[in-house]
Order: sequence, then C-alpha cells, then structure tokens
Amino acid sequence: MPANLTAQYHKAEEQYRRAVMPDEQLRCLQEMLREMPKHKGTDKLQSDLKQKISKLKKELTSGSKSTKKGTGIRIPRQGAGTAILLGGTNSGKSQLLAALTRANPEIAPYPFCTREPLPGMMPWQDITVQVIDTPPITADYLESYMQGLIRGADLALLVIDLGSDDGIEQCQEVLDKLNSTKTRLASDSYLDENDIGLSFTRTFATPNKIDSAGAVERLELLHELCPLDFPEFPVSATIETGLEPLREAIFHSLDMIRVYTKLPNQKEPDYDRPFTVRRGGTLLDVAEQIHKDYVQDLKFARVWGSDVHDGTMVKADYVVQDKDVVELHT
Ligand SMILES: Nc1nc2c(ncn2[C@@H]2O[C@H](COP(=O)(O)OP(=O)(O)OP(=O)(O)O)[C@@H](O)[C@H]2O)c(=O)[nH]1
Ligand SMILES: [Mg+2]
Repeated sequence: MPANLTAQYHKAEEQYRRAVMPDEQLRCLQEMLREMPKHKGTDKLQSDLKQKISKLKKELTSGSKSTKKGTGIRIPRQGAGTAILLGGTNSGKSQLLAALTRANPEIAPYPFCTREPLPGMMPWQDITVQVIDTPPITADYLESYMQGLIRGADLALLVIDLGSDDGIEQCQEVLDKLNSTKTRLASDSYLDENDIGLSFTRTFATPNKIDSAGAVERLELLHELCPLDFPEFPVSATIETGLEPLREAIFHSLDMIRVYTKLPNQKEPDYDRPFTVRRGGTLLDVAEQIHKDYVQDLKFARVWGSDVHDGTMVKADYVVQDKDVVELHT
C-alpha cells in the first residue's frame, strides 16, 4: 500500500469494502480518488480506481444485470458492531445465536433449517454487539445476499460441526465457495492491494458441539486436515461452554471504546447508554452520534477519564479513551 494515505482515504476505503450497492461503491471510489495524495507512489492505485469508476459508471447507466447484484436483504447495523455466523448446514449457527443473544431462531436436527438471516443482540458488559444467523453455505448453495452481509460485518464466526464426521469437509466447502467469490475470509479485514474489489473479512473459527462424543478427536483432525489461519474458540452452543472467552474476543476485535456523556447541568452521566467509537476516534465522532447540530456547535468539552485530570477542557480533536465521561458544551 502506498504511503501517506489520509485518514479520510482510509475511512472511504473501509466504506467501499463494506459497500454492496453499485451507486454506493461508486460514491466511495470517487471519495477515495479525491482523497488520494497524487504522487508516483500512488500511480497504480489511481489508475485502478479510475478504471473501477468508469466501469461502474458504465454499468449504472446501462442498467446491466451486474449492477443489481447484491440487492436483497439488508440488516440495519445496531450496537457497537456486527458479527455474522457462517457455516455448513447443521453446524449449530442458529443454536449459537440463541446462546449468545436473546433471539429465538428455529433450531433443528435436519439440514437447511434456516432460510433467512436473523439478527440478535449480544450483551457484553454495558454494550451490545449485533450477531447475525444465516442460511448455510455449501458447495452448491450460497444465497446471493450473503456476500453483502459478510462484507458489511466487522467479524465473521465460522461455525464448524464437531458433532459429525462431515464437519471438516463442510468447513472446507464453505471456504472454497467463498474463495470462488470476491468476498473472502481472513484473519484481518482488508481490501486486496492488487484488486480493490476483493474484500476480506476478519474471521474467528468457532468449532461447535465440543460436548459431543468424538469432538476432541475431530478438532485435532481439523487442525491437521484443514489448518485455519483464524483465532479459534471451541464452543458448545447447547451446554454453553467457551462462550465467555468468545464474547470477550468478539468485543475486543471490534476495537471500540465506550464514552459516557453528560449535560453541563447533570451531576452524573448516563451510565446506561454509552456511545461507542472506534479506538482512535475523537470527541467529534462522539458528537456526530448524538446529533448533527453538536458537530457544528461544539465549542469544547470537559473530560473525566484515565488520561486526563478531572474536568480537563478539550477541543473536538481530543482522542477519547475507554470509559471517558464527557460533558459537551455548545
Ligand atoms: N451436542 C450438540 N448439539 C448441538 C450444538 N449446537 C447445535 N446442536 C444441534 O445441532 C442441530 C443443528 O443446529 P442448528 O443450530 O439448527 O444448526 P444450523 O447451523 O443453524 O443449521 P442450518 O440452519 O440448517 O444451516 C440441532 O439439533 C442442535 O440442537 C452443540 O453445541 N452440541
Ligand atoms: Mg440455522
């Protein structure tokens, strides 16, 4: 990746990685091109972007079929981030959703039970993370909207069935199927350097049904036959083993911090409803979430937190820290 790309560029790039609709992709690519420092080191990237932009423009004006690709189901983002459950049929995705959240999906011992994605909210300390259950992925079955959901998620949880001898093969099928598309799984989220249409979503492996007979041996076999480059969290969704470390790791992977806000005339902040921003985010990012007027009208804030003296006056560019209490003044 060429040097000196601005924060705005990275923001647009992340939006592009998540964008499903062609008009949204076009807007992000144009923003990336605008934000890109124009020098020799970025020549290749600039020409890639220009090519992509002109191709998308053509597709949009001709109304070709590929511009309709990715339409379908969209799930509004909620909570501090989104994790998507992926896996072969019967691996226990729906059971895991039920164990992690208060959602009530259909769970059944027969294949292809789940037909539509279903979100639930997973509590972790005083915040929540959205978890989405999905239909299975097999060698010949991948719902058209799945790529959009995977790109839009912060994290994928690859559920592997340790209760059946077919589990490892099913897992390989899921990976192969996604590798045949431009939406793939990796140990981190990024766009391919040489093909910016190719998106990778950060993934955890969650071998499930660790409670069942032969599961430990199957897990060893998985490591041998299908070594995965993802952090691994063996779980049992039915007897709820291993869920706490998984919850914790999901939250940490989001790299979000919590900020509590209070009004100048309030004694105590609203501890029940923290705002969450990506680590490295500023006071302005918090203000944006409260109300757009706050962004324009914000004069200063007082902060109580680990890095500052109580009540320190800060400006909009102050980098907030986890559990800061901020009092915004307009
Ligand atoms: N022993 C055991 N059984 C489990 C576990 N998790 C799920 N199951 C069982 O496995 C079967 C399938 O579970 P589901 O959650 O419906 O599987 P799924 O991955 O959602 O399946 P599809 O929707 O068809 O893709 C059910 O009979 C569950 O009770 C587990 O941790 N241990
Ligand atoms: Mg299911």
